[in-house]
Amino acid sequence: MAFYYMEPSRTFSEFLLVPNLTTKECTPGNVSLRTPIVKFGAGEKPSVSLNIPFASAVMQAVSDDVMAVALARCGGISFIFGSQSIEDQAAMVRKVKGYKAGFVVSRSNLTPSHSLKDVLELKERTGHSTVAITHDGSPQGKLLGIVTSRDYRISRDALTKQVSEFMTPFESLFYGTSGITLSEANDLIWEHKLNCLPIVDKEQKLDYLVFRKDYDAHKENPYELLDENKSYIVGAGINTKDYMERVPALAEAGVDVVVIDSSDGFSEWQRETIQYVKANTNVKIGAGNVVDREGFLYLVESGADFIKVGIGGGSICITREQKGIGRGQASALIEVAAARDDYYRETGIYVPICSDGGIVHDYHITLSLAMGADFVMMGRYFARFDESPTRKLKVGTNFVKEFWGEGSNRARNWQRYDTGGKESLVFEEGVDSYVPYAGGLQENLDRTIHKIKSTMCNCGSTSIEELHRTARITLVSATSIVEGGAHDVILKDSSLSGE
Ligand code: RVP
Repeated sequence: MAFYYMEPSRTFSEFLLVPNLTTKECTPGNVSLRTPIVKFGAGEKPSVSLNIPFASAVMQAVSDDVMAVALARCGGISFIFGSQSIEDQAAMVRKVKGYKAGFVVSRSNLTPSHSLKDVLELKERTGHSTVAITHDGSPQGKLLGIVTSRDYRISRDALTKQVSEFMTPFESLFYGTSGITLSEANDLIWEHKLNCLPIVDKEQKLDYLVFRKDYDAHKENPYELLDENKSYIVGAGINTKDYMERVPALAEAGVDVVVIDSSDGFSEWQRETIQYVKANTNVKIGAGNVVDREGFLYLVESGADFIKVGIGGGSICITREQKGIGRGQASALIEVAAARDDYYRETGIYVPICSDGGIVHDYHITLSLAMGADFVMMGRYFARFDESPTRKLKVGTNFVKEFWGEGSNRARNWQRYDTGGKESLVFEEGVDSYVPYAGGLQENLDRTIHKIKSTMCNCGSTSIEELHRTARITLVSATSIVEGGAHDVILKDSSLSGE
């Protein structure tokens, strides 16, 4: 007879935190969000920790090298998507590891034969007013000029005017050469009163842009997540098929942590992958996803450094509808956290867990930490920002960004879901969608972090470890959820829109 869990499985929105005593020391400024992401023994220090408990999802629409740099700069980690060739993924990792703070890969690029209309459309889409003009319109093509809003007048110039007619050509540009330090680049910026300094190699190919404002921002980032060589820490997603080629290539590129990216990680394929990585490389490896004690223990005993929790809760995920597997994210997390604590008591080894998917409100992050997560992985949250790799579009009167699941036809990341069988029989487990555009990563992250720290003060905790031990959490009834929103009032906005 089948085994039945008779309690319904629950989601974050069905719980609330009950405040503990807030002492005078408990202020947001005193709260530390530093958290381990790889296993460690009692009394030891983990070899990799995060300064904020945030990881960006292993997804094409979320985690490329640009996101990885932006998030590491704020103290978190990106896992660069694995649904691309080994060479391309390793190149992204290499870019993050070789990235020098203040040097950015140009995201707005056109060719000389584009028109003013193209420039304006690109500016509208990306919000960038500096456009690099390269021979092929790629971010690292031969640099032929730069266009900024000082180069054209919308009132006078025809929209059909070619970029080559109004760009500032390479010959008239101040530029730095590859290998220049940030402080030398900054001296040039100040000396020549520039907003942006292109950095080119010997063949005039564009390497980076250095912006005046980025240098200032760099100085304001106390949480930057750096390794001992002062490079940003970065993760990457792998699969259970080509790991013997992929992991050594990623290791060679300098990756710090890999994670097996799968919707269901309770498998012998994952055990073999973990064992291979442990035996042949020094790379730390996370595994998952699991939703129960058995899955957790299986992967931990296989050697995993951290475990990812969650099946079917992702915003773009339709695994539960398609296959009928999964578990409410809160229930999964609560059970796995208990297994992690038991394992620690029995062995003295602490294995961090990551709650993956299903975060809708900022308070869900605090709740998941209170329920025992060491960090959270999010897709939708990060997809909304300038730094995500997808297009920003205007739909109706709103700006949106594209966001698609790894199991959608668009990503075609079938390895993530593969349990053997014919390629022709694959079916989608994810959708292609839009998310509301929300601006830059840092300002959004700052607000979310402030909310988390404030709530932790309500709970009387100045660290995640303390929150794990002392949080008090209550299940809420359907009617108390209604009570938690604005109710029994006429909202001004809606009364106006009804007129
Ligand atoms: P969310 O933060 O709710 O957007 O969820 C992101 C998570 O969803 C990912 O980290 C991954 O575990 C899962 N995912 C990604 N693609 C798909 C899919 O196509 N079903 N699911």
